[in-house]
Amino acid sequence: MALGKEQMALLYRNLIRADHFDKMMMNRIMQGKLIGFYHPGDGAMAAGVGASTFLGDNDILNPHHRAHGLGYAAGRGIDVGRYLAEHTGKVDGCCGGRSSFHWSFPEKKLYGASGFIGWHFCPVVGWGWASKRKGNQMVLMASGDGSYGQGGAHEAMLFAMNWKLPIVFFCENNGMAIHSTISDMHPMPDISSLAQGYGMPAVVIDGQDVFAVAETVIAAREHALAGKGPTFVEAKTLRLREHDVGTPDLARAEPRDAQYLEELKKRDPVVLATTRVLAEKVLTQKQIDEIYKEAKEEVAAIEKFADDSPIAQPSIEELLAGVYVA
Ligand SMILES: Cc1ncc(C[n+]2csc(CCOP(=O)(O)OP(=O)(O)O)c2C)c(N)n1
Ligand SMILES: [Mg+2]
Repeated sequence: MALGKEQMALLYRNLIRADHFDKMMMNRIMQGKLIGFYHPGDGAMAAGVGASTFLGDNDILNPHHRAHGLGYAAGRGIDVGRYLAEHTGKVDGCCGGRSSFHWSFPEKKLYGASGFIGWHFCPVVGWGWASKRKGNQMVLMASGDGSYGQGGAHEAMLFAMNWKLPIVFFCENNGMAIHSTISDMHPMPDISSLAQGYGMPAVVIDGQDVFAVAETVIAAREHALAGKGPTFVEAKTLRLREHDVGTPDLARAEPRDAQYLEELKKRDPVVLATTRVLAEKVLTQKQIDEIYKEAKEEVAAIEKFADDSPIAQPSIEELLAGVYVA
């Protein structure tokens, strides 16, 4: 299904916002104004924006950790002021300032990262089962190529397919997991080939093209809501910088090739989307300038909100209330 101009304009706006949010986080970690890590999303924000902008309010969203889910936050309409307050240990953080990049935003059914890559595969089957029983909702689970070596990935795909669960397995394949390259980790370049082994519909798309990602996820969502089961969407993307700020940018034990990284920059999703919205007269240059101005203003308001919020000092009782013991 081709996107309408309004949908394209919304995707473009969310992409520019997400890109500004990522740059805000980079600035802040360089200034020592973030708690914990930052895993830069530079040049790779289109996948999350495209995957999340047209989800339904009831849908469960599990974002990828790259850029700490900011592309998904932009698409989902998350209050990024509360997201930044979370990353700065403030009272108004979306998890009370206690989680840093393992944030969640339950009010919007966004359940976030954990320290364990691939932790989500089994819960996703449960969310998928609950969604099937309730109807009119599905699950979008995003993760990277690096998580598909986990045994849980295979259990989840098997159950999802057997029970026709309304799940989109959305893989951001940037060909890297810290210092390992995709060829170190997988015998085949397409992660989606694993899903085909379970008979699951699987597509490979350009994750740098925010419009292509959205079209694909809309179709996969309709497939899921029609009771036809899961789809595997593999968005080919890239990693322009180091895995996380402060870690050397290596492939195996060697610095990544500078010329290769320059080549990757030509696939910047903002450049690609801008060319297209202008060529197809979705937006004028004046409207684009306005979107940039609003994104800058939004970032300023987000930073002020987080900076003004008091430091979280939870009592022992409050801390224990957040601990689950099985
Ligand atoms: C179970 C487990 N193993 C290893 C790690 C260390 N680790 C953190 S991020 C990461 C790479 C993830 O790669 P990918 O899923 O492709 O996402 P990307 O960072 O490339 O976007 C690894 C191995 C971890 N957090 N959890
Ligand atoms: Mg990866």
